[in-house]
Amino acid sequence: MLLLHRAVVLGLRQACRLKCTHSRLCIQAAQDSPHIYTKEEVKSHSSPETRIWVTLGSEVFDVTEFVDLHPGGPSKLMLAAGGPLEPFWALYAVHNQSHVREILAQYKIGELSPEDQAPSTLKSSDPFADDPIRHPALKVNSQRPFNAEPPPELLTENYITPNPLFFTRNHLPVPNLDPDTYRLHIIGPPGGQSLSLSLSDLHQFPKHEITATLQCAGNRRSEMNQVKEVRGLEWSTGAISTARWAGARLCDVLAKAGHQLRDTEAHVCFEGLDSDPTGTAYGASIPLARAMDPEAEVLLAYEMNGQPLPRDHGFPVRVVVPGVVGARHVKWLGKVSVEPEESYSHWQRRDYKGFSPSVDWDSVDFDSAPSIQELPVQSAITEPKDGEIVESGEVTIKGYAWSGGGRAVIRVDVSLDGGLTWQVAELDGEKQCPQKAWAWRLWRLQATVPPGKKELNIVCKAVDDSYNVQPDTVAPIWNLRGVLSNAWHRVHVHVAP
Ligand SMILES: Nc1nc2c(c(=O)[nH]1)N[C@H]1C(S)=C(S)[C@@H](COP(=O)(O)O)O[C@H]1N2
Ligand SMILES: [Mo]
Repeated sequence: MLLLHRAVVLGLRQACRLKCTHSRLCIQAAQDSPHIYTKEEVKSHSSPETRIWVTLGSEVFDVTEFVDLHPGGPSKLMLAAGGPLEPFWALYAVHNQSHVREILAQYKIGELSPEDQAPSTLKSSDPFADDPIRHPALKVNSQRPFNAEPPPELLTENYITPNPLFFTRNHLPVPNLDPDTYRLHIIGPPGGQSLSLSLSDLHQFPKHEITATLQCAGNRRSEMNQVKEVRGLEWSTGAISTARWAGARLCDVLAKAGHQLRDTEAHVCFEGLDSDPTGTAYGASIPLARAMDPEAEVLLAYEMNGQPLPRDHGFPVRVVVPGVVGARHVKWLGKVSVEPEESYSHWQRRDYKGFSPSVDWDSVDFDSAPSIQELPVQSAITEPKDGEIVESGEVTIKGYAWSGGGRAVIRVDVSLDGGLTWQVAELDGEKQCPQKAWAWRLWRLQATVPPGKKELNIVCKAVDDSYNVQPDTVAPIWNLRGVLSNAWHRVHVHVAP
């Protein structure tokens, strides 16, 4: 506590030195008539060099000296640097206690200017103007359309990803749908009857719940890009998240419309209510056989972690196809039909396919490759981060592992020496039903840093219950679109002397 107090006083003094030379006078002045800062000014204080400011409500704090004392670790507090604390405190309830507020109060340096306390307004000509407000911890890969991933150290903090941190992959502006007038169109079989379902109609079907991980085909694309340029968003390891989904089973809804599994070659096509300026909607399809299999647990989901779907994740209804690539989990679902062929959507036929490393944009023939459905086995290290300095003695290594098609992860191997020797990590999280392991396993390894080592090449690889393993390097699986990037994940760290 004494240390903390010292840090507080030091922090205030240093903060004030920026404004005047006589620290005690300055503290006095700050208490009498608070300094007013703009949001922009706060934003420019987001590193130890510029000092670290945060806001809570209308108050501005200089927490530079507190960062190293933060009980959750310095890196977690740094995520809020230069902006509001509320979005983080909302996720981690431990903060809403009076003693936490008391500690913070000691770092107060002023107030936020009144015009910056209201949410900023956007130009209405912008098709993305109506997009929802996002969590500031998300690492944004593209603002319009919005694509963002949680930082690795938050990704594996919880087995279930909090909704505001769930990665977001949008191709188009987010539609703003009215739940009262929303209708889901289910096209019936020839001679049969089509359904137009309201949200409450959908609630009449038995409610089915599953925990499932959703991964974008482009997860870890940035590593492929380092081998040779690929086209696509620069996803790091966070284009993957896990939620508890609830909704009606697609097989129940299709059966109600009179569909049966007559044609095993048929496909179920989904259309979103998001569209580009020409009116083209997002679309994708899955085989009818998967859709009609009750054990495949394909959902028309209206709940995510006990809440209505957030707008970014498909409000009011999205498809969840456990074990299958994210691209088929169509959000803002408007229409479902059974067709003899796959969806004619660009995203089904001209994207989300894998090719040989020899194929380039001149030679690529998209019709020659099947669309990605089930994903291969995947794992990544989330802590420590590449380039980090770790203490000598013991190091904690954390990460996630998952495989497509309901295949369970049975083991994660970790190496500290680039793959020469291996240790088996501890798997956290729920043990899953065979063939229905839809969700990831988080894993950790507490390892001894070999004495005298100055650096570590940490590597992880997962094994699924078909004994599929990840390939060791990226180059042999490189493809022009940068999808299916699942080589051993490697993190290089320095050991503190
Ligand atoms: N309607 C619609 N559905 C969509 C998309 C989209 O842009 N529009 N993106 C797809 C892709 S490529 C992925 S990876 C997942 C991402 O889901 P999330 O944003 O909830 O993480 O949604 C899929 N469903
Ligand atoms: Mo995706």
